[in-house]
Amino acid sequence: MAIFAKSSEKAVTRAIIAGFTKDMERFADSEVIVVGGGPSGLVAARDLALKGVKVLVIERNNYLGGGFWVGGYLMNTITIRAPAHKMLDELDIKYEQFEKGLYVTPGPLACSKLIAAACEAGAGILNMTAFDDVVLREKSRVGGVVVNWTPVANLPKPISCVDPIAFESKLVIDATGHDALVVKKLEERGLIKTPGFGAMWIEKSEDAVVERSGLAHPGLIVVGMAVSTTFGLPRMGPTFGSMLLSGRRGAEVAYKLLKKR
Ligand code: 48F
Repeated sequence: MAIFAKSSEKAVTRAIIAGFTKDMERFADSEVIVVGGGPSGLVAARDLALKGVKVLVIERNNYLGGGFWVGGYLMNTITIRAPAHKMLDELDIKYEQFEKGLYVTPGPLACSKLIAAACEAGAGILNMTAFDDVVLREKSRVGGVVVNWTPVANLPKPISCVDPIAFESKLVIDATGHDALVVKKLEERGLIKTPGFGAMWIEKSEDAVVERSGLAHPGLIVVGMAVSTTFGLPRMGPTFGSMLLSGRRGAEVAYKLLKKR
């Protein structure tokens, strides 16, 4: 007697294609597109999805999580400063106090739970998909993203002519980390000027990043390390509290703007 239910290769193929197509159709016009599935982008996507917003995360890797898997220097321990540990409580992530106000948790545990929380909240996920450019509307408002399969960028020249596709959205969130790639696209067109992130200073940078998370250009919100690059704030190195709270702040700003439209 067979252990598994009867099926076939063609049914498995059709199931995969049907699932993918359903997602693509649903998210072709999203309310919010989050570019980058690191800690700040995942928190923003989760918070928005929990409020019933149609939100899609675009991630160039085949896995989500960005720098949140590893604490720093290839060591797994993630550090979080108060009050961001309350978000670990909210996500049911176990942690320990290292010293007053400084908490530690294993990266693989924290990261996998955050990914699961974003997915469970209803955020759409498109991985192996690289942000390539912005869609611009009237008065240079960002109105979506142009994307392509991640491997296309590495194809040999004779077969590299693969046109990208575009997704429309009311708002785009740049959560691409230090590179701030969405913001940089606007800079290439002379629409914005980025000073780049400053030298490391945890005490200054974590507060500043959360405070400056929000609208950087009409239609474009920045969260996470992209905030440091966009506004010339110091970097904070291997500590993640501000990444979580920045994602939350970005989602709050996005939600308010959506309500106003
Ligand atoms: O770098 P990342 O984790 O960004 P973050 O949310 O958090 C920063 C911290 O990890 C750490 C730090 C502070 O603690 O200094 O670095 O700001 O995640 C960025 C995500 O964006 C994806 C990338 O693969 C990663 O998962 N990404 C980058 N470029 C693209 C992209 C692109 N062109 N298209 C799609 N995704």
